[in-house]
Amino acid sequence: MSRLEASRLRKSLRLYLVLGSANCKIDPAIVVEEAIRGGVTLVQFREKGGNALKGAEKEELARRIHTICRRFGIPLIINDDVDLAIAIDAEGVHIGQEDEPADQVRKRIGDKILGLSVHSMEEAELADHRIVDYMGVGPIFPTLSKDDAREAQGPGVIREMKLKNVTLPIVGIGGISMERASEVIDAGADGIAVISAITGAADHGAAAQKLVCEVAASIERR
Ligand code: TZP
Ligand code: MG
Repeated sequence: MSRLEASRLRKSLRLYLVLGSANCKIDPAIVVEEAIRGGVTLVQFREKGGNALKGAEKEELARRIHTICRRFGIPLIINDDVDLAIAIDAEGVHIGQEDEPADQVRKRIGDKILGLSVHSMEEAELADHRIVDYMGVGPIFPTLSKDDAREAQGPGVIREMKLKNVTLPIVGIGGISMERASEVIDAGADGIAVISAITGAADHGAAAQKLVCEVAASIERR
């Protein structure tokens, strides 16, 4: 298999659900299924925090989530755990600036999708197009879902990247709600990545459906 082409990936980035057991009041695999039925286009398993599952329990949850994603043809990305991504043959890996360097990860994962978190124009310019498939840019707005989140950048950081011809696909992340989704797309993002806008909603499927409609409408307007 060869690397996923950017145009297909951009479509998969439209509504990117990030979650782990800390974000869910019910079984995360059920949240994933409801959210995919609502319109989520990509899922990231991000098992973080004090009570995060480890070892075999973490792998078991990842496998259950992957089974659901596969049933719907939705790619699963694993946050910062290359071994787990390889073990369950997930579709990709997402790393931060402080994680294992992207070139080393690329060597280990072959053609799987590789996402990189960036917080600024400088970090975006350093992201190697030959190695990285997409960038997660944020936090765009203040977030309560990440303990060590940096200062919110505002959608302007994405606008600047597009103006300066950063061509890698971009997904905005951090504090993105129904009301603020369109600002992120209008700034030039290919999609939005959310935790609480879906996991914290009373109806996960309905929240996903509204978000994906908002993103699609904003993309069609530009
Ligand atoms: N990275 C930057 S902000 C963030 C992550 C993982 C948390 C996003 O969660 P929410 O609830 O959508 O603000
Ligand atoms: Mg990380």
